[in-house]
Amino acid sequence: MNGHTRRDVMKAGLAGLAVPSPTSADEPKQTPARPFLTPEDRFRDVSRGSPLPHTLKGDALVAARLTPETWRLEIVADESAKVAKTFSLKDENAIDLQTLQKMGKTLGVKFLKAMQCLNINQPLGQGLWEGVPLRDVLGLCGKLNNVRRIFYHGFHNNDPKQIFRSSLSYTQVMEATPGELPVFIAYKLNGEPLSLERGGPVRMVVPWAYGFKSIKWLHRITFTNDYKINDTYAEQNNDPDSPMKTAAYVDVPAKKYATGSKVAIRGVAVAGLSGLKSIEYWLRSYEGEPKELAEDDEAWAKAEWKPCRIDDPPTDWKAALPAGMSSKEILGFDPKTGKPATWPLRYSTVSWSALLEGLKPGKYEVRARAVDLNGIAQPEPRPYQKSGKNPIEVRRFEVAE
Ligand SMILES: Nc1nc2c(c(=O)[nH]1)N[C@H]1C(S)=C(S)[C@@H](COP(=O)(O)O)O[C@H]1N2
Ligand SMILES: [Mo]
Repeated sequence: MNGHTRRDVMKAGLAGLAVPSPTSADEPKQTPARPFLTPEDRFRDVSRGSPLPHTLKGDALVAARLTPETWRLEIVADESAKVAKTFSLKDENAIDLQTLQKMGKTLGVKFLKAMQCLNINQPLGQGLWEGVPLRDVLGLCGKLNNVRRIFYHGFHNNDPKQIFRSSLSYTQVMEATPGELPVFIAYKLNGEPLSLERGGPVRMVVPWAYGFKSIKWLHRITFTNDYKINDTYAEQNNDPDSPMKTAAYVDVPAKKYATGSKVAIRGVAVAGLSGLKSIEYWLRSYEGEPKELAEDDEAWAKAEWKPCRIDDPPTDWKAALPAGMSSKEILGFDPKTGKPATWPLRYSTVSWSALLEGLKPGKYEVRARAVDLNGIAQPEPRPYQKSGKNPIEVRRFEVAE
C-alpha cells in the first residue's frame, strides 16, 4: 500500500528537482504543486472575443457595462414564451449588482467547483464560488407559461458574430436533487469580487457542466418555449449535455531522478457525475525513443495498476478557505461540524500522489486513471472525447546515476 504522507511527496518532489538535468525552452518544466483553491494568477483562461472583453479599460469598460456600477442583467422572453414580468435596458429596470448582492444576503450560496473546458484535459482551476441561485433570480419574473428552456449570453463586443451563448432546460434551473448544487449567478470567487478575467462582475455557474455553460460577463437571459439547445459549443461538435467526467490527470514530473531517490508522481483529479472512488497508476519501463501505446496494444490488458493516495480534506478549513469564512456555510458541508459530507466533493478537484521507490536505472513511463463510484475506470464509461477530455495521460522520466 501507499502509506506515504503528503510531506514525503513534497520532499521527494524537491529531491527530484535537485537533480541537474539539461533543459531547453520547449521541454515541459515540472508542474508546481497546486494549492486547494486556485489563486487568480494560476487560473487558466478560455475566452473568445476581439478585443477580449477582460482587456477593455476605462470608457470602453463602462460602455460594455462591465464595471460593478454599470453592469446590468436583462431577463426577457422571446415571442414563444409567456412571462409576467421582464427586466430590460429598454424598460430601464434591468437588474443591477446591488440588487443581486442584496438577494445574496438571504438567498446566497457558496460552493466549491472546478472549472474545466470540455476540450482541455486538466481543469482550469478550482474555486469557491458565491452567488444567488438562478431559480431565485428568475423568481422575480413571476408567473411563467410556455417556458421550456432558458437561453443566456454575455457581453460580446455588440458583434453578433462574437456571441458566445449557452442554455439550460427549465427543469435543470428550477429543481435540484437534495444535496446537489443549483445553477447560480456568481459574483464572488475565493472570497473576492469576481475578476473581469473570470467573467466578472457576474457570471453564470453551472455546477455539473463543463465550462462552456458557465457564461462570463453575463448580460441577458431569455425565456423560450424552444426545446432545442442553442449553445455555441454544440455548433462545434461538442456534446452540449455532457456532465463533467470523473478523471485523473498527471502533472509533469522532473525529467531525471538519481538512482535511489524517491520519485513522487502527482496530479489532480476531477470528481465528476459518477463520483471518485480511487486513483491508480501504472509504471512501465521502456527503451529507446518513447512510443505511443496503441489502444489495442496487449500491454493494456497486462497492465498492473497500483493505488495512488488521494489527498485528505484540509484539516484546517479556516486556513484553506478565504479569510473569515467557515466551511459550515458551504454547500456540501455539514452545517454543524463543518466537515465535507463526501470526499472528494462532487464537481471539485482533489490532488493525488504516488511515491515510487527502488527504481532501477532506466527510462519509465507512468500513467494514471480514476475509478468512479460505479467501479468503472477512466476513460470509460464515456471514452468519446468530444463529450469531455479524459484520456489516460502518460508522463516520462529517467532514473540514472
Ligand atoms: N462570454 C463568454 N463566456 C465563456 C466563454 C467565452 O468565450 N465567452 N468561454 C467558455 C468556456 S469554453 C470555458 S471552458 C470557460 C472558461 O472559464 P475561465 O476562463 O474562467 O477559466 O468559460 C466559458 N464562458
Ligand atoms: Mo471550453
